[in-house]
Amino acid sequence: SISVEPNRKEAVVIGAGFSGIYALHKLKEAGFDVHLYEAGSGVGGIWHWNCYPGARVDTPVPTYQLTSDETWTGWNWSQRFPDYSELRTYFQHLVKVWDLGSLITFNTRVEAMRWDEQSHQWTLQLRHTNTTPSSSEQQDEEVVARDVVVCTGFGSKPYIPPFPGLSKFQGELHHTGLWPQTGLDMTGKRVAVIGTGASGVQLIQEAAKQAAHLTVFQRTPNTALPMRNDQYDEAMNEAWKKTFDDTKQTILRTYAGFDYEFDPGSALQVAPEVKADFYRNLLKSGGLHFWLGTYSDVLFSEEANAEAYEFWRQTVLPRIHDPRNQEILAPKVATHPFGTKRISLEKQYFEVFNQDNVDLVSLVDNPIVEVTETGIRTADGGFHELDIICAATGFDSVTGGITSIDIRGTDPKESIKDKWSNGTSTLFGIMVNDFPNLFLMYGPQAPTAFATGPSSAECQGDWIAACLSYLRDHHLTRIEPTKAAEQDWRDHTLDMGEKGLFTKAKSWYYGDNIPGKPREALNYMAGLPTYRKKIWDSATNDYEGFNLAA
Ligand code: NA7
Repeated sequence: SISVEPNRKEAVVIGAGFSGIYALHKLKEAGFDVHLYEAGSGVGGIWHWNCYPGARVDTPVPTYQLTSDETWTGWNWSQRFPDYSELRTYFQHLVKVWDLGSLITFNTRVEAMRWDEQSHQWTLQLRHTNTTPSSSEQQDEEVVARDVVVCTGFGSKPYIPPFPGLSKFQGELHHTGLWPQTGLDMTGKRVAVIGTGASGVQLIQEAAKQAAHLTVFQRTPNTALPMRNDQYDEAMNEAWKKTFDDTKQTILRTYAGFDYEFDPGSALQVAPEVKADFYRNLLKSGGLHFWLGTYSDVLFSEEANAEAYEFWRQTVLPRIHDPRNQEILAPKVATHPFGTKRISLEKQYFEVFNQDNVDLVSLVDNPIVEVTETGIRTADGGFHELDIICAATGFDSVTGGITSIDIRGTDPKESIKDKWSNGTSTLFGIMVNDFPNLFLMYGPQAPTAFATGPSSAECQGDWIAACLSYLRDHHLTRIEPTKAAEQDWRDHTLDMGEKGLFTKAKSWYYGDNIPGKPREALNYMAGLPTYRKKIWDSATNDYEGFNLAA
């Protein structure tokens, strides 16, 4: 290709989900020449890619939105838990009110980045994915920028387990996180869904309505909770807007950025009737209340936890007719402490398994031995003929989006993937030693999995915009965390991850879902308020823990 002068920007943002759009807005507002590159064809991040039937957010509105006045005063929601298409429309609204359209390039994947220590700049290798090699448009491009904000999210690298024979399958294979943008008609088809995480639980409820036959392959049961997805009419929209200034304050105080909090009481110290009432009300509220609004010891005491599990189980059992399915979906002995794997929301999930066209396979008793051209064979000798296999098998979560870009900092021989191969290290989950001027959002060692997307985006986006403004005001061009501060943050994050019952489960919170990934707490689990205080304490102390240079 013809060599051209690279495009120059002051800052580049990668990814157009909550973090990326907010970072773009904040940097534009601060007067930086900033541009955003997005691999997909539209805004929304997770809501762009995960367009399978049933995909919707598990955090209710009005909490699941940004809080800048210009974004919400003129916006109405149609339901308490919006689906992906409403969320995409919301993202388009953000682009419009902040006039970001001309600052975003779609269908462009950042493949690699290298740091230049002489000029204090990153060079990014872009690949435009909507051009063909023969088209006159340039397929690859270089962009040079002083600062880069990586906003690839916690779930942008889909994972499909290497089931033997999978590549031989002649039907359609789709991962929920790479669902066809044009949709997929399952009417009259024989469909398998592998995986019963948040995505599986959502997809299964819709696939069961469409498919001629649905087979669900479950490894670990999901202690899904009733959603209660209210419709929002004009009066409801007016009502939340009236109190949203207060809601904003509440969001800043709570652990995960919700408008409710754990109950300070102990499950082991209240009378059984009081507890039963409390639990019933939590379930009646819908949403994640029974998980994140429960007694504060449920995620710490095995006894309290087992009781909560049993309470949940008793509400679910009557909804499942077949005793065999009861034991697979809500076993007598819990497979892991309640709430230590991500809980999903459901409307009629457990009833689905009463349908004649739905089968449930427990992969623990009956693993997949091979995938053939026409279906899936299980250990018991059973064969499931299939037209479509849906892999709801999760992601190389939290770190995967970052490590799939070949990022090379001060040592060109070591990529960020190499650096993290035996364990992740960052300062505040925002910056990395040896990788100057590289900012991460919604990534590892930050509240990520335990914070809503919008509250995390605002928390980190405000900090990053303030940091870049500080550097500009002080005529500084380089910032990098010290090795010591980075080590302290890693140790602190791992310590926090040891508290409570979470380590007793195998989950993506600890990297367990990806073979060979080191087992470590990937998220900072002390909550958003503590996290926010720590990052701002550093900033107000002239960026304690960082080396700044001209
Ligand atoms: P998750 O939560 O990682 O769920 C993946 C599911 O796939 C889960 O049920 C896994 O079972 C199952 N899985 C993963 N690997 C295998 C293999 N090798 N064999 C069988 N089954 C497997 O991903 P989601 O997309 O549902 O949700 C991601 C996040 O999006 C979610 O947490 C929310 O924050 C929103 P396992 O539990 O590992 O036994």
